[in-house]
Amino acid sequence: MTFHDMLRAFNPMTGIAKPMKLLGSTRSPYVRRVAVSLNLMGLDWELDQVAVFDDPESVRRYNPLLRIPTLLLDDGEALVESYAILDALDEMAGDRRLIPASGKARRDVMRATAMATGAMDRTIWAVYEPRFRPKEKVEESWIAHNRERALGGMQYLDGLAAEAGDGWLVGDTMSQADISAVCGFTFARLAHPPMKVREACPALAALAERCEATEAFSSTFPQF
Ligand SMILES: N[C@@H](CCC(=O)N[C@@H](CS)C(=O)NCC(=O)O)C(=O)O
Repeated sequence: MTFHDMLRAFNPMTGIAKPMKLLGSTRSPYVRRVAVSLNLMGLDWELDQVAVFDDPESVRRYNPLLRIPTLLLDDGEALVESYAILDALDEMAGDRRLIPASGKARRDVMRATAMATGAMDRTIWAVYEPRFRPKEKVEESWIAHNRERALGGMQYLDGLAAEAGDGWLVGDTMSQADISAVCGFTFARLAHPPMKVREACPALAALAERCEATEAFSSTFPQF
């Protein structure tokens, strides 16, 4: 073991001896918000690129929901669902946590973050419809229904971004709200062009551009 490996093997913030393994692909906005958060928290982690649709068995033994993200701690303990993973990571991160621990500050970050993940859910439903149904069964009105509502969430975040100017969606520092909003925005922009999210949400687009230029985000940028 080299000196570098030894340094890498022990993370004093967590007491965890090996890098955490994030199962998934950063094409998933849920995986990506966990990946960006791990970067910003300075935690030791690596991506285990799994194709959950083509190879669901790679996930089953850790997560019977067969979903990504799934995060493996060094002892094999598996964490599932991005909100629960991020909750555990916040606890490990100490003062680098990304959601305030309590009170109004917490509620405000949670509300904006929930808006972002709700918009992700709706965007995903619009994206999955033509992907998983035979052409003649694709329900265009269901795609439009979800697109419109995803855009509602994105426009709420756009309003916060317009108020924030060069600042952050909630409070004075970057939080999980910014991370999730940017991951949701970039996913919608790349995976569902008919949403025209950049045109509809110019202030959120500016926030995304600012964040995507940083290493924590750019190192996880999804390829579509
Ligand atoms: N609520 C979940 C959503 C995760 C999710 O939907 N992941 C998708 C990829 S974007 C997935 O694993 N899909 C596999 C499937 O639907 O079978 C979370 O926040 O982690």
